[in-house]
Amino acid sequence: AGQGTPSGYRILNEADLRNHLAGTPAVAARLGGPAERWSITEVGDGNLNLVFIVKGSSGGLAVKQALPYVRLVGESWPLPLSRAHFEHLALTHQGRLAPGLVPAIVHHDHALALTAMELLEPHIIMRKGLVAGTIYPAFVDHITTFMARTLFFSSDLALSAAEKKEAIASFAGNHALCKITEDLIFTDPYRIAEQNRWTTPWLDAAAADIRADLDLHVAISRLKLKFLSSAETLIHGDLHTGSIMVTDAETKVIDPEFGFYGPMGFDVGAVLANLLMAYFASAGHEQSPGDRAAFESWVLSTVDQVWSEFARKFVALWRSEATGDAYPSSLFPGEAGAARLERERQVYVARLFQDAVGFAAAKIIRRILGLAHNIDFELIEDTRLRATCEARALRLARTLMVETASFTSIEAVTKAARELRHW
Ligand code: SR1
Ligand code: MG
Repeated sequence: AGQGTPSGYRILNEADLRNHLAGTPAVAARLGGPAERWSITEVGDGNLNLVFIVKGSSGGLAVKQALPYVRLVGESWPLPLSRAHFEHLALTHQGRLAPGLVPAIVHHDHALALTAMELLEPHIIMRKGLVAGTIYPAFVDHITTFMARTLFFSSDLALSAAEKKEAIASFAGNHALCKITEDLIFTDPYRIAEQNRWTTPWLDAAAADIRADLDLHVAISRLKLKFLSSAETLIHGDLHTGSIMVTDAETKVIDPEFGFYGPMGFDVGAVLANLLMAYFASAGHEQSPGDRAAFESWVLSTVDQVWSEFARKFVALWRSEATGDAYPSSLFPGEAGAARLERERQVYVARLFQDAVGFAAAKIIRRILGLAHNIDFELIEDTRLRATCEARALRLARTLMVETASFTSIEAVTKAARELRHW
């Protein structure tokens, strides 16, 4: 399932999409009114897919269609349409595990590699909000619930060995998307690669240092091995702030097309990394000094809380919902067994923290020296200032990745970030 190009696939333009949706009763009913009156606009600004906003007289939809190539690069880089199948599978699964924290699916068409979802309004992409210096008070609670529940309930702590192996198999075909991560995050930024780029000459020396840094090459290779081999749970696989839509009160995680059974710390690290990049980029965006200070203080306290609340919720689930084959309760009888298992939970979470710190560092380096960048830094017009912000983030990332073991708490990470803020 989910492999190859389905017969019947074609890249839709707005008129084709109108016909397709009009022929799908559940969708037509949701949009309301005559199909000729629906407004349809392609708005995709991501790296891979088409995204249409469709509005009718009684409702709206976001419709995502996979292209048979990487949109960012063009037809020279083919990419399987099966990613739409894996995204649909992951989104359905996450919707069950974390209700209300992902968009509702209204329609999926396998042949067209197309999924229609509830239109999230007035939500915006979180990254855009962060660039504007906006504070999201509900974010910590929502994202930590999403991560704790999706990562816990898809792991051996909650599933039987048979269920887990079936689940791994159902995502095993998503290897082309994994390969993007393996190359763009874990390999290319550390070597000369055609697709690498950085946007100012001020970073030439920093990029050369990273290409020559063998301690860093060992550290990124260990992380790559973990990504390749550690099928801990179903991860989102691309959980950056461009994959999160927000309002003051709501958080929705979108775009799990990179989903597969991988290391938990990859998702947690992605969230931490993107908040840390927002922190370092803040110096380059227009804001009053008071607002900037308040935003930066909120971002760092959010980094602290994302980790601590995630860890608290994850361990609480382990205490109350451990239906999996790992850590059989028969091996931990009585009070002594319970106390020993509780200590082991803390050991597990400490190891997970180390993974998250390493992966966070990898995510920062790839966004500054690899192919795919983010607007946090890219929208800083003053190139010298942009390079300064990026260099601070790179320096933190190098330390986090090479000296991971010395970061034994999230406060140590935010302290290091704060110290580099004026470097
Ligand atoms: C070629 S795809 C580049 C990046 O876009 C996605 O959002 C993933 O982060 C991927 O690595
Ligand atoms: Mg995406």
